[in-house]
Amino acid sequence: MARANDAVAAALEEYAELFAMTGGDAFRVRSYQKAAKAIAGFPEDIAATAVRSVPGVGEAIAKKVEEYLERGGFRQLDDLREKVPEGVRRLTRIPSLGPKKAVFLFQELGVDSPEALAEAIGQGRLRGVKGFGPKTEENLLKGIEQLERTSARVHVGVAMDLAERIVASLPAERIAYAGSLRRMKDTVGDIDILAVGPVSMMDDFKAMPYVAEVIASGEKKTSVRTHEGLQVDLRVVPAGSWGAAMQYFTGSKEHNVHLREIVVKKGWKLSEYGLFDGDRVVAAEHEEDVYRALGMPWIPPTLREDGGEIAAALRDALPVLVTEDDLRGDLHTHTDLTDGIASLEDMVAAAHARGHSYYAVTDHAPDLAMQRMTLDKALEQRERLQRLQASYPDMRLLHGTELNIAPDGSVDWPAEVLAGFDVCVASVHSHFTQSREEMTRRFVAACENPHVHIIGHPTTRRIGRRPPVDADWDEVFRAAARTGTAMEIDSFPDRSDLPSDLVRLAHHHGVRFSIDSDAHAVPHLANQRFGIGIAQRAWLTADDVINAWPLERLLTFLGR
Ligand code: DGT
Ligand code: CA
Ligand code: CA
Ligand code: ZN
Repeated sequence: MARANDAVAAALEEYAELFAMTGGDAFRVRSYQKAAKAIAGFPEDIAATAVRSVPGVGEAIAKKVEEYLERGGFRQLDDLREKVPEGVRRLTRIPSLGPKKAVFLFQELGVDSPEALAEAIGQGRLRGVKGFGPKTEENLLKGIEQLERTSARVHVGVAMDLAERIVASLPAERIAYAGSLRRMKDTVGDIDILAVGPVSMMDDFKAMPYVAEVIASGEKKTSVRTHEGLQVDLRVVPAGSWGAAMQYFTGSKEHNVHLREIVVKKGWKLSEYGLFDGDRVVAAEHEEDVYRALGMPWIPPTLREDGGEIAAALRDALPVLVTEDDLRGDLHTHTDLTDGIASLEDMVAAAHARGHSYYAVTDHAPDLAMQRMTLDKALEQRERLQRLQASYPDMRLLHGTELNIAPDGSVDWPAEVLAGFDVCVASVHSHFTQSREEMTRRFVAACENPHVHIIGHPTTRRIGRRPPVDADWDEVFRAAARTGTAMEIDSFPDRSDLPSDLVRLAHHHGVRFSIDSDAHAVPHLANQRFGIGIAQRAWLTADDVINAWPLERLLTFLGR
């Protein structure tokens, strides 16, 4: 049975919250909250009943619900969402701060987020403001810190690791992760797990060692917080609705909203329980059937961001995305000669076990002084690699280096030394705060160096630790396309660099990419899966990725 009840209830609740924040009459606020509860608990699908038959739902509310059912929103809600910025609503999640005070801070002091409030307190701007003594300030700062700890997004590596543990830990007939993780976003707000199985699974889940705190628990959904501070929602869904549930909870919200427009035009209904034409189930068990019934092929989750994928699917013009199977090698890896922890022999053996047909060793170059690299050491490593080659007739070993792009765009070694390497990756490892103009010139100069094949982790960001550098990326990508320099997709999950929006931009400029692990240890080699996620989110095909090419084509690209 299709149920729109929860979505309708959530919209009414949100409306009540915003209405209260903007000074709405308390009696009406309560009547919206009551109606939300009544609809959530109503046994029939609200989309298939006369809304007015729900106790506690009067004429005004019924109208809003009807509009919501038609288009996924209603005018008064849209208006209030515009009036109250998202950051102001986040203010109300600070434990000691109510809605009235939040709006007061916004209107009187321009404080429009928890971050802005912390700053205002730091600057003493709350001194002397009625109702905000030193004790209150202290509590607010504590609350903001708590909010930051619990609402921070984590990078995909942390989330994937946890999600795979959860999926393996529960006694389900069927279980999978959905949400932003299935879409392979580089950061994840919370983990959404769907399962088919006994209700007792909820108790098993709550007792798991990774659970730090149970936030909410019912028969259909349990939310917990893990010790990493990450929220996990487990939903038990009917076996017959598996496909519809996966479709709904994979999102993105924007993708689902767009899809629903097509559903509504057909006079159908789509929910987490299925695609319905009146009482007839059009599709429910298989996700693919939902898309097929709407006149399109199954859309890969990595594309579901409402970035043109629905139009492309309707024209049957989805790209054939690059997959992990397409990768034939890795062009950026380290050993214990510099800052890796595994030997050359161990890294090469592990790469071979992954089925690669070529593999580049690219330890750091001398200008990264900490690594104490010298030309002699590099040449010695080259000889060792050449001897090792005899043991791997079906995998070509490439000797490379990861150069440092100096502030002026030059790199560590003179041209004749560079020419001796099979692969040169060049990366920024210092002077991250140059001006946009300087940084742009720096990258363009590196691209123009005929010995540089790949720009490593271009933005240099570390998620949660270091922001990306500032550069005119259009200009950098034009230079890369013109000079035939590949941009790296560094798959290390806390780097995820380039990020997918910049990959998409570079792709438009005609740039090619190298999806590398940047491994510093054997297990890191498997991180290429995250780079594949980024590439897919940017609509890349195997032809766009130089390490998906056969060896001969790659060697031509490298000028070998
Ligand atoms: P996150 O957790 O911030 O990294 O991003 P998501 O995409 O995982 O978002 P989340 O966890 O809030 O919800 C999971 C999916 O459920 C979301 O991608 C789409 C679906 N969903 C949730 N709420 C709504 C909604 O109000 N409307 C629609 N159409 N879909 C929703
Ligand atoms: Ca999520
Ligand atoms: Ca969620
Ligand atoms: Zn590097």
